[in-house]
Amino acid sequence: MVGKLRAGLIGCGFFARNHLHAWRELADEVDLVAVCDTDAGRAEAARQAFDVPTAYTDAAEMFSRERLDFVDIVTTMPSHRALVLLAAAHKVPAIVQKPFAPTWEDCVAMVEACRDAGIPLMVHENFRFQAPMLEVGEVLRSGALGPLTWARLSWRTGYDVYAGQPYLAQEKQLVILDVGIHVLDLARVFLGEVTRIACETQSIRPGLAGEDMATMLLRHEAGAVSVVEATYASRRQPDTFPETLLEIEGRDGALALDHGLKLRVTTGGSTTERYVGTPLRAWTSEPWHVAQESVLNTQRHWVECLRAGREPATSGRDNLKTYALVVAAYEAAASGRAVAPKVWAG
Ligand code: NAD
Ligand code: 89V
Repeated sequence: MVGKLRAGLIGCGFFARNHLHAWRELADEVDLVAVCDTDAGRAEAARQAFDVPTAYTDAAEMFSRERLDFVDIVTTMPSHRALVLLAAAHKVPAIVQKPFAPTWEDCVAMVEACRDAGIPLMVHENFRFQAPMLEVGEVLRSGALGPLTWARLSWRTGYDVYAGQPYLAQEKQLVILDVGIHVLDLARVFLGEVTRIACETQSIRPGLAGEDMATMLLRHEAGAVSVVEATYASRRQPDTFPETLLEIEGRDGALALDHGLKLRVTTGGSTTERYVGTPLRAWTSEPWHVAQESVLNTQRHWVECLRAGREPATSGRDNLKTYALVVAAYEAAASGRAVAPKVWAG
């Protein structure tokens, strides 16, 4: 794909404003020509705020009227399958927010529909693209830690996530599917694929439909063991929202990503420490700023891959491996036994 890409965005709610700001930063590469939301007020508000030519309330109408090089789907997961299949029917490449979908079958249907239509599909899984995580990836790729043996990936907060995302309180599968999915994806990236997962879930806050605390134990194919944990019900202070804290050990060294975005690396008997955060942008603000910037990094990666004809790091096909860990975690919590993740036969 050459020249500026024409994009449509579907879903103008809470998190979409970060996507809209990021597309505006990528304006040299992308023309956002249309926005769509079933809520006309939200669609029009986004159109005006980001100077987008046209607003729709019906995605099918947008696909039929607009010539799009790709679509950015920022709706909640119940609509993901229908919208991705609509994009596939129109042969429009799609990037879709996490969680991919409510079920494994939905995820597979989207991957297979886009494969059969010959269009790229990416999941907007942006924890991988956070500045601190990119730094951690560099350290691991350097080999300084040697073969990895153990890790703890921890996302614990008491921050009121329900204020901005009230639908979370109704989710029967809550903390693993909403944020555990991000941390499990990091565990795959940093320690490799997983052979089995054990899981304990807890429901701490009264009145929620789903679990708000999960502790998972993973055995990775290369031999490492990791603990992945996520909760919205932490009482710990200082609260570390929305940071993912890490401890990763290898035969030759160790690293820790501590609260305050400080990365400590120990190799050869000496330890270094540096700040791996990111400066504020005109449209970002604490404590979301690292997460917000990761939206820009994720979207830039999508555009680069579209132009190069390269599969994105978090392609639909790749995200099936992360989603399979979510499914296995819930099965493990229900059975009390470790579970091997599903494998897509495609
Ligand atoms: P939201 O409910 O605030 O916004 C979703 C919007 O989509 C709503 O305005 C709704 O009217 C619209 N919509 C729903 N179905 C539609 C359809 N078929 N056609 C057109 N519009 C439709 O939700 P949100 O909090 O912005 O979350 C959106 C997605 O982003 C979720 O999947 C959530 O998990 C994800 N999210 C990701 C991050 C992150 O990337 N780190 C952070 C927060 C939320
Ligand atoms: O980042 C996300 O996916 C949001 C969260 C509440 C975890 O920040 O849903």
